[in-house]
Amino acid sequence: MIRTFCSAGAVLLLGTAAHLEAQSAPNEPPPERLAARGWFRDAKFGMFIHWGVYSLLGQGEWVMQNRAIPVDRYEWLASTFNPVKFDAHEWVSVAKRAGVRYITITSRHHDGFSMFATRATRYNIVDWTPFARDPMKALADECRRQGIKLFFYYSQLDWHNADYWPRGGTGHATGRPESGDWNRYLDFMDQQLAELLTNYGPIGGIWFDGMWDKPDAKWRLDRTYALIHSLQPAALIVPNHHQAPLPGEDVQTFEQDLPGANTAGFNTREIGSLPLETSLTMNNAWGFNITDTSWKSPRELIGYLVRAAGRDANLLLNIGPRPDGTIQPEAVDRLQALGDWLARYGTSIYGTRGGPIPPRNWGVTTQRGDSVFVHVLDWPDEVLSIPSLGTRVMHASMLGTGERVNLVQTVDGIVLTLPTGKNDEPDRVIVLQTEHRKR
Ligand code: H79
Repeated sequence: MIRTFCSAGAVLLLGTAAHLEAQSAPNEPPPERLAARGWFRDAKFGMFIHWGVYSLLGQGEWVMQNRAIPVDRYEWLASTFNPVKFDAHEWVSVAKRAGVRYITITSRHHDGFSMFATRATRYNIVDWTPFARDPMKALADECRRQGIKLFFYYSQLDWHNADYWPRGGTGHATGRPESGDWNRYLDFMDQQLAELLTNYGPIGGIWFDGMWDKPDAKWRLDRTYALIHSLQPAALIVPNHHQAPLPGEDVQTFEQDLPGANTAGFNTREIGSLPLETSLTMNNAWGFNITDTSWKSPRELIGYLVRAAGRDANLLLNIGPRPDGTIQPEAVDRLQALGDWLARYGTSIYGTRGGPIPPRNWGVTTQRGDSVFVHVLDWPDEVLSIPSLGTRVMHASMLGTGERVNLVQTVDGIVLTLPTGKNDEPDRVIVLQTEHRKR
């Protein structure tokens, strides 16, 4: 009987059923990755670093494309990269004072130059430059010492490697042969990713960028994501492909936009259930730009951090260090201002969730346990009406001074009277202590 049952047809049928079961139970990540996602949600503030050969020219990280620099000229430029003032301790200390919980740094940008020691190509900072050291290793070690997680930005787009073929939307003026082996390119990327996940201790994850250059190519994402997760099960995959999340990804990141907004023109408005992140420049450039002086003010930057938190998202705030390894004073000052602000108000940001009131023009709310933080960012008046929280507010006070805030509650909502003379502050934070809510 059993033998008949095990006919080839039945085995095939069983195989299909098992396959369907695997599909219907979406790949639940292992506990260590779920914990890492939880950590990421709580972290709220990261520092992005764009730094590479392009920094030498001071025209941003797209200079090779924008100025149509051929590969051989750019290779020469790369051979002069010598950031003698690079100091991992100094960089991580600046980050620490800013109150960031993680750093995401360009291990390889679209120019294809590896800023880390790799056996996959000689076109890397150790083998190609007089610097001859691995700054990613120094940063990884220093981050571990100072309790900051390190993520590696990794570009899937490559303007240097001939195997990045057929070309996508960019990289056409580089003088490369009009042929190449796409699968060899994917193997090259996997080899480098394996190095990044093996040689730097536990890392936060990989921040992918550039897939949008060839949206219809076979990127073998399943294989690459599985490789990453097999080497470090807790490493998060953060893809900047501007689309809704794909299987195997851990964070949904939005470039130059708060989640759901699309002022940049290329972000999806679809918000999934993964942890969220917004990446943002301090001026208009990612990589060092010597003429870009369009710095956002500390007040604006605090506003972004708070509005991101109110949408349950982290802010990944960028700096573009100079080619000698120093960080521009304008960036250091702004990071310090954010750190000073967080030292006073961080309890209303770190470890919170967005809501319960959806984002408004005047500001946002964040919450932790029975505390609701009302962040008043842009409201000229002392009196502010907000919708009901669905629970009774027991006490209201200003975060920082503890000053009592008068409030009138009805079933429809709450009217808050804020202390006078404070509406020029970047964020007036009111703590509402609510009645214990059943969850
Ligand atoms: O690393 C920084 C930038 O260099 C990189 N991402 C950040 C984090 C970046 N490259 N391009 N962009 C950001 C803007 C994207 C523009 C796009 Fe398009 C619009 C991608 C797809 C449509 C421009 C036009 C590039 C391809 C077609």
